[in-house]
Amino acid sequence: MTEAANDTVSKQMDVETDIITLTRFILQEQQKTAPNATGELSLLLNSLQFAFKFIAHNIRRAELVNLIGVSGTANSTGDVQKKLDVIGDEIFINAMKSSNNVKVLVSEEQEDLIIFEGGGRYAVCTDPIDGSSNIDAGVSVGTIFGIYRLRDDSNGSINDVLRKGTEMVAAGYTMYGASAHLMLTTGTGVNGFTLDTNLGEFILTQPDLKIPEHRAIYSVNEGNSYYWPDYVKNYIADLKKPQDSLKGKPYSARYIGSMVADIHRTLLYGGIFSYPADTKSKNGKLRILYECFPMAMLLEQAGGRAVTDKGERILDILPKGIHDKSGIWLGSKGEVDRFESYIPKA
Ligand code: AHM
Ligand code: MG
Repeated sequence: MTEAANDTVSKQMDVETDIITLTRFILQEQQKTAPNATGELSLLLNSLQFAFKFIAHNIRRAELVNLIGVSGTANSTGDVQKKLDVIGDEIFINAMKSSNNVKVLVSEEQEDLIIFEGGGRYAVCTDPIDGSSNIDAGVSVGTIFGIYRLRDDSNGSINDVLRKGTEMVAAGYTMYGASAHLMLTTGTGVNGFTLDTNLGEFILTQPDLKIPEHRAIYSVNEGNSYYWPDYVKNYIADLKKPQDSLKGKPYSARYIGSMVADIHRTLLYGGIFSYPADTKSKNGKLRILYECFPMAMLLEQAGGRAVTDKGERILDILPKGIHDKSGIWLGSKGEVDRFESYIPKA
């Protein structure tokens, strides 16, 4: 059969025969943006996708093999770890170790950073299963990751990760729900992939994703509002008033309590997500290296913004410790701009 005839058959059968897998996408990107690159980052991204598939597989079968529940150990920030947290962490560590391209690993589940033997030139920061308190209820959870290239003179140390978010070379998350969705940026926009479990491949489903500039949705745990500073209370109270631009309707509240799922909705629909610092602890909840930075890079690359409670760019923070936290506001540019107008001038 000729190529044209083949084309007609696949159209009649409604089968797309020229799909872009993550592996194909990574190789194409490398040829386009860095034809002389060593390919190490591409290999690392391939090891990452194996970790995502393996974690997705374990989450899918969790109910059946009784992985749901508490493991009996505590993680670096004192939370009781879920069995899946432990398994996700182990899968991630093993995948990064065996990739031979990773020298330094920071995991939410490990108090100290891990330095691998061998000559890897990258540092990876991750929350292997974020939002795990939701797992028992079947709510989407996800793996968040940010990647730095080691400093030129480094053999792997904490200084490779105590750097501004602007220095990351790639970041993203994989959300595990009915299907697994990977949102990836290597600094040239955001691309979304969906795991086809039959093929065992992530397929490009949302090329060059852009976040809408405005959307009347806010996403925050209002149970904490007693401890919010007044300007945050005022901002949220104003969103609940009739909006002229919405013909008298107020903003909608949407809060899943799983950062990956809340950010996924925000990326696709627009709106604003926040976990502000409270006046009691004077700290946010979300960790800079493996929660705030990767999400901020994704949102910016999709045309949105990500700022601290004071309106400073998240990616400009210089973390002092690997588990440091920050207040965060991120989402549609127009919505973050509006929040910013409430911040008292210093
Ligand atoms: P975790 O890393 O221990 O899972 O905590 C992070 C999660 C985020 O996914 C989510 O945005 C936030 O905690 C929800 O916190 P809260 O229950 O206080 O609203
Ligand atoms: Mg977590």
